[in-house]
Amino acid sequence: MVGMSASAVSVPMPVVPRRRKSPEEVAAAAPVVGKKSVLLAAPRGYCAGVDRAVIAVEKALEHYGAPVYVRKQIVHNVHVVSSLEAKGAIFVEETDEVPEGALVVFSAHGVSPAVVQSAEDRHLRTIDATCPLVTKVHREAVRFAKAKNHILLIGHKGHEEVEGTYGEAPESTTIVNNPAEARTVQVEDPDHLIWLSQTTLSVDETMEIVEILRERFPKLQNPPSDDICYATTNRQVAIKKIAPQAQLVIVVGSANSSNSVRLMEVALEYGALASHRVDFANEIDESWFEGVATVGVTSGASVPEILVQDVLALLAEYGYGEVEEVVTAQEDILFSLPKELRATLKEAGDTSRGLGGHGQRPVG
Ligand code: 10G
Ligand code: SF4
Repeated sequence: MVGMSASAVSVPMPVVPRRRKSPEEVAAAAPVVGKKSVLLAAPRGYCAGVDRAVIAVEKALEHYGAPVYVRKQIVHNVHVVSSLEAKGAIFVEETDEVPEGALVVFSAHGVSPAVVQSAEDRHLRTIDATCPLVTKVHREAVRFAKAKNHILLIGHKGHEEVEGTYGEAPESTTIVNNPAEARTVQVEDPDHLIWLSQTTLSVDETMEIVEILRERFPKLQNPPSDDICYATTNRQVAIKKIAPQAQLVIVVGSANSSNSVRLMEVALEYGALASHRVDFANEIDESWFEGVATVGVTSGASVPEILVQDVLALLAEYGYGEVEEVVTAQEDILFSLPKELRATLKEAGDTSRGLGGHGQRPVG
């Protein structure tokens, strides 16, 4: 189980009211050519930034007691959020909903300086669970704006991460949502231009956007290192390997999880005949199995492994019990917990989960 926090799994699956066909009825409806099996992507599920953010909320609850306020969903997963709510976390949209002086955690997607300021103005105690790889992009935005560059920020308008990065240098940043916008975006000084990106985009689509931009603005500079993070890239590589062999790809992840939705799109681009996203196993529709011999399974970076195991158990009921894991990378990245929390844990002598849940090499 990759980086799953055991305490983030205490809420049972919601019941989806639907009459299920029996596995026999499904098999009779559409005969399957070939042996039924599952190709399970690895890496999948929790990345180091999600692991760190979820544990930060859990540790805050443990050491400071409920309620702990969290600005926005700590990560984009309904199961994680409801599990933390059950333990006393209160999720709010903005800091002005948090009582003066209370404790608030900033989500893994990051916040703009304006949000940090508003928390200060309200004398809130804060724990910043922004993923260090998002903070890296924020620093790039500040640095390049200071050096009088204009930033083309490739990403989805309205996504928290993009709002946070944009907020570092709004006067010097233009958001580019998609290839169509890359074809029409206007800049004042094409000689001082750099692109940065959201960390959870499709690698292929981002490169397509960069090519369009570079054709129009040949002096466009690249970021110093990739902004699309290792976890996003690795999960896309794994599903690209599986998709050509799968008639159906099931992605476990929430509807607002950018990286999970990208996995579905990538699966279709790379040859899967169909792809569906589910939060929970009981959302799987029997009709998806018609004529399907090979099912690909993966999960987004905010998804606890227990939800994938539930999907595998249901697939086994329908005859897809043989599971082959397709491993395209090993991940050993682990981030230390937010600094505001580290001091408290040290004082309390809490070493139970001092540096991430993987028991692996700490970085950052
Ligand atoms: O894929 P997005 O950005 O929507 O987030 P998520 O919470 O589903 O997955 C983890 C990724 C982040 C925290 C963004 S850096
Ligand atoms: Fe960090 Fe990447 Fe995970 Fe986002 S998806 S939290 S950038 S590791």
